[in-house]
Amino acid sequence: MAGNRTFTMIKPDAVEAGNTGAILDQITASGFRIVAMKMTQMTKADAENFYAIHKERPFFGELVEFMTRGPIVAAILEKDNAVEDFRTLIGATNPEDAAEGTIRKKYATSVGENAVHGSDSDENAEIEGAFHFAGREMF
Ligand code: ABT
Ligand code: MG
Repeated sequence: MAGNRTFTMIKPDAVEAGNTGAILDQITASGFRIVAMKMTQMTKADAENFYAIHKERPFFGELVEFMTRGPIVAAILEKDNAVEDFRTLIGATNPEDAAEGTIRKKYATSVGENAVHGSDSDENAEIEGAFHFAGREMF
């Protein structure tokens, strides 16, 4: 399945704002099939581990604080060219730079609270999906 799956999280800001349903609707309407999905809350250790690549960055503390402050909706998605097409669907990291109609343009409020995550490579999609889901939770 390499190349056909990506991993996403609807982040605490978007869940709090009641945008989960609208975001999932846009994702499925854009041709992604939901392979696995759950609502969960990351612990501090989970977030530090998940974002370990950013641990030397000045925003790391705030990022961990944000990602753990409430529930997220985590999902594995399937589509041809999933990683790249999903990054296009969500738009730029900073919503000010995101294209019109993208999920971040519509629902993100800042670069730090940007509504959704999308894996940035096939390798990371695999790692991130396995971080949240057991094989028997993938359909
Ligand atoms: P993620 O999907 O969350 O990984 O975002 P994306 O890949 O688009 O952007 P990266 B660079 O991976 O950012 C990771 C998280 O760090 C936040 N961030 C980033 C800041 O708060 N300030 C910054 O200056 C930068 C560059 C945004 C991302 N999200 N969250 N939550
Ligand atoms: Mg990233």
